[in-house]
Amino acid sequence: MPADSAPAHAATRLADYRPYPWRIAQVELTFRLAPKTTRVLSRIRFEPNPAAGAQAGGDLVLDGERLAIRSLAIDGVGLDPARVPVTPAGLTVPQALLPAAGFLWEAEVEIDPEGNTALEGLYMSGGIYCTQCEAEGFRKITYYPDRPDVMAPFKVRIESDKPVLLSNGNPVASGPGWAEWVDPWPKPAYLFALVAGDLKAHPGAFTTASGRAVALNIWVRPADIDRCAYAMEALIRSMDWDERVYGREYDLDVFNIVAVDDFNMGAMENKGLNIFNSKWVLASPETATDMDFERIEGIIAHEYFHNWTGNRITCRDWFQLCLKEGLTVFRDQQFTADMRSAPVKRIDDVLTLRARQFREDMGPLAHPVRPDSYIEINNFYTATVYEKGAEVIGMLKRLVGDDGYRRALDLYFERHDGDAATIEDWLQVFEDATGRDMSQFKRWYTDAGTPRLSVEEVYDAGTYTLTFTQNTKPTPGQDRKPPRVIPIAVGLLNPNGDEVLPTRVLEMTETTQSFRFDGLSARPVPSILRGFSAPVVLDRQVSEGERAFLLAHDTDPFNRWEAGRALAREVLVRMVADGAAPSAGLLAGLEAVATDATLDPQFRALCLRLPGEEDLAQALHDAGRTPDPDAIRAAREALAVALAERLSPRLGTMIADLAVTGDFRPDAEQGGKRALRMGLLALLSRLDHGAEAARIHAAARTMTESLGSLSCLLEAGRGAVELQHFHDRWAGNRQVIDKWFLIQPMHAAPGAAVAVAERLAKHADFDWKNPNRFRSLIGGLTANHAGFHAANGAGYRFLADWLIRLDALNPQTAARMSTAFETWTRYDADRRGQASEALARIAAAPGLSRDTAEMVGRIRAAGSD
Ligand code: B3K
Ligand code: ZN
Repeated sequence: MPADSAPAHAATRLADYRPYPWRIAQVELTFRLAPKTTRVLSRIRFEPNPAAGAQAGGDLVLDGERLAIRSLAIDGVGLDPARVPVTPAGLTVPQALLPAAGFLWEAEVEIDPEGNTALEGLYMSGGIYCTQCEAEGFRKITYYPDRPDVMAPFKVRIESDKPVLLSNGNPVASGPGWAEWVDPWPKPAYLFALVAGDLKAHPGAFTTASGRAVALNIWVRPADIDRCAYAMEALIRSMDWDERVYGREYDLDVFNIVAVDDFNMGAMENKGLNIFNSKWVLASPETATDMDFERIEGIIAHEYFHNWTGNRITCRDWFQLCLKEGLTVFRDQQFTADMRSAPVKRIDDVLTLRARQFREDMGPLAHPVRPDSYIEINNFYTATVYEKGAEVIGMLKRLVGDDGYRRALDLYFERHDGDAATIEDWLQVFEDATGRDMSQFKRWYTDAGTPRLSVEEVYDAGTYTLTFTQNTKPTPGQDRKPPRVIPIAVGLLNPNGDEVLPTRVLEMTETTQSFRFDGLSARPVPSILRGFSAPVVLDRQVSEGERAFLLAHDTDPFNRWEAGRALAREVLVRMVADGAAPSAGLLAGLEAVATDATLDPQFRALCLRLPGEEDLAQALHDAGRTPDPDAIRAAREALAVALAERLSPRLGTMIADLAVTGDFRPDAEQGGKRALRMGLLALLSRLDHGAEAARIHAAARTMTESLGSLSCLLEAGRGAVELQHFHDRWAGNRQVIDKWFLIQPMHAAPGAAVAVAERLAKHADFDWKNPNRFRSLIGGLTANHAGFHAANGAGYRFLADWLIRLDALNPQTAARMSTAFETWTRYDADRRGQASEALARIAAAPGLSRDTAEMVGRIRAAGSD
């Protein structure tokens, strides 16, 4: 790490975990809301914590940030603030001042929700008071042991002139200007929530399997009330699914969801009161794409599923974050697979995993699924914790089987309900429920890095032998990588495409290991890592002919797609590296899939989607080449044109035939047709320069087609008039205007992308303090690979300028967006120099937050290897 970027902030370590000396019997909070001067009164009953052993009843260390103390008392006796050392991080009451058997802590503090631009703690979004406490936001509300292993029942009173006043749990009393809520389920402070605003409810109802009637409400601003129906249906489907598949019922009389416009991430699972980024709630056919509908359904489910995996059973400390996030992502993936198409969902998830998690695992930000140290925990809500965390659970399920998994989960809920648990607890239930030793499997949680799996095959006299070797490169702070358990799902096909061996899961535990298949009459074609049975990179030299065979015949839909994908990637790498021509075999294979009407249109659309430029940059880097963003773009474009030409006799008719008539439904069937239609339109636009896209845009009745065709126009270098109309038509609709900001830099010609972003940054609608708007514009640019990595460094400078500016207000979102720099060492010396300067400038920004300092420090460290 360069000397000038040494972290100025201390690390927290897993090894240092100690139980809190006190436990809390009851929390009572009163909020007197005012935009700049909110009063928070707390009454908290502390008792010595027997689990803390000799430390029970020690000094009372309370977290607290940006709180103005008005009064403090213990057992009703005022505490002179001068006797309690207060720092910017909290306060400590010495043990000598505390009654040993327990006491009532009372505090009155003042906070400033309107001045809270970090959007953590209690803040205001468009006139609505709302909260975000995970991971450590509650300490910005009042003094408290802000750690997940301190759990307590909460009683909350809200006093405000806002008409709707909400908190966790059940409503118990209300009157003009006040409301009281009681949450009987002990919870950590990070699940606390409060909302007060001028809101309208879209109501719903659900009766649980054991007969509890639950009132459901989605609260939004009155103008948004007609865009809530889909989210409500998704919630009801989620509640029903969790009962059927996991036997989990809801446990309060009400379940509230609130949509707010200013939110640092997607949504938050606060007990009984989920708070959502409005982007993931509001939807109508005209304003939301099919992808939006699918994501809304998935996020609603995810937050709801947290009620058991996260809330009823929470994490002992933040190192265990994957305990709730990996499992809940896995559950929402299963749900979406059930609601829509399982193969398509699997392909989508693997695409995301590779694009985000593999990239993270192979770069300077690599960390284990369960990290063992952090500076700012908000920086660890990563693809590794979430998506790889979910893959690890998928592997567990594959290894112990569906029944074993169900038994282990039943035991988990039974044994740990009400606990703040660990990964050790989680693995123990698998050991106890299935009798399997999980010690080697645990490496998936503790060791960073993506294993690479190489394969050798031998066929001799009816016996076919596969020999696998696994290898994981060192990652920051971890040099040694012992072998992991890898479930490898394999099927064998015979040369005419019939399956000679249906899928079987091989369990690899050694560095090198062979598996034999006897009694075969001919050399089989193997289909390896079916369903992407483990998050590894399969390095297997396969002929173009064999890939094409699998693309045409594999009986595993994932591997069928994978064969085409791998072939396209190899062809593109050769085109970039050696100037090769587009491969006829690939084009024929893609044509066969694209025109096969027996296949799901969504699957066909996925097969036609060529690997992205970022993916190719990584592939070239893996092959020991320095990726040239312009050459990558040119090769990908050339292949797309070749594919378009190959399909051209049928493109027009296929596009016309795929038009959906009749009522709009946001389901997999219609969505698949629209996806394929837009994929084909993107190809056709390469030949007709957007003529058909302009016609489709003019007639579009759905956001999927409106936005898809507009993107085609931008790619074709036109669309100015359409962009203007689109803006005028949707002015005032925040979600749609976000899309308008996103697609322009994303689909701009690489040489113009930064200029487009600069122009948009001056647009009156560019409200950069709103995270969605910021992410749309800046994320649109960074998604334009050749545009962001412009040789003159303009993309890097633009990003650095904006990160520095945003960091001063909202560290969390700034730190997250800094990951656009995570691959900077891949590129040529000029680009590396430009990126290095931009990063140094961020690191040197006065008052840089701990969040961004940690990220930029880790990213810069890659340059000193
Ligand atoms: N648990 C929240 C994420 C909180 C992020 C804090 N920086 C949403 C989710 O994963 O469901
Ligand atoms: Zn989650």
